[in-house]
Amino acid sequence: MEAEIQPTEKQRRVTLAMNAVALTIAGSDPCGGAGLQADLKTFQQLGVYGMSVVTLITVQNTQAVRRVEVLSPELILEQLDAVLEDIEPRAIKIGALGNAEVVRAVGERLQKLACPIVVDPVMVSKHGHSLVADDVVDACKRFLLPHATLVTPNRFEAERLTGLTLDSPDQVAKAIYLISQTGVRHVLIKLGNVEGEMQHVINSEDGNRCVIVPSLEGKNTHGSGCVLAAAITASLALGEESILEAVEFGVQRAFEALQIDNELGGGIHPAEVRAMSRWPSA
Ligand code: PXL
Repeated sequence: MEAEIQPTEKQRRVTLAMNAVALTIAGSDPCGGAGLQADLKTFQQLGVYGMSVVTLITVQNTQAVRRVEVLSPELILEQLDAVLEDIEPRAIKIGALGNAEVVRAVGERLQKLACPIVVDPVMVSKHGHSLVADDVVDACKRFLLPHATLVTPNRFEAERLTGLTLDSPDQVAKAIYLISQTGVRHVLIKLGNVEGEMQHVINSEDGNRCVIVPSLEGKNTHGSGCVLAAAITASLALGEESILEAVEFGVQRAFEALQIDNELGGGIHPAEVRAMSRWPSA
């Protein structure tokens, strides 16, 4: 009798990845560094089949955003319904939604879904520039966060969501608590550079934890927030059940994407997703 051939560990993990499907609901960045393009590249690099619902079109390059055109809520929901009635995502990432009407429409549609939902609340750039009106912040708290598994604000977005100034660990803990009062299960605050380290604080299953990587002074951070949230979403789509593990995976992979400067464009160079170690690793 022939011996039964057992799949190798790598083959088993590749098969698992075949079932890993993630959806991003996000804006288009034609230069490919941020938005849904960054999300899809990250999913692909990490062995996850990617789908995308477009919410808005930006006209931008690495130097400047020249125009933003938000699609109608009807058109966005039509895309979402078409995808969801056909292919079930194992995790969803939400990026830029553009206006309060779209936030409400998408939030209400996602209410019934059981898969993990990661919200990158694109509201204030990591340099402190406001990207949306106040009613978007309110709509996010009312209609989107109650249905989300994880929200990933940067320091400025956490301040805008809470009205606090995040100038001490106590204030960070208070902000996490206040944001979690919206109903979102986990809050990951990206504090940015604190004394030479990139600090990320999350209320995980094990209580508040700080995930740290060394700070890099590179000029290649365009899309870094998108890439981080997309890598976390990919981990969840691959079946990770611990939010802390998914966040640690995402922070590490995003850090890898910042280690190589591809020197594309004359402005802020794109985070380099091809520098991320692939999943599954050899
Ligand atoms: O990284 C925030 C972001 C999200 N979505 C789109 C963007 C950007 C930043 O440039 O262009 C479409």
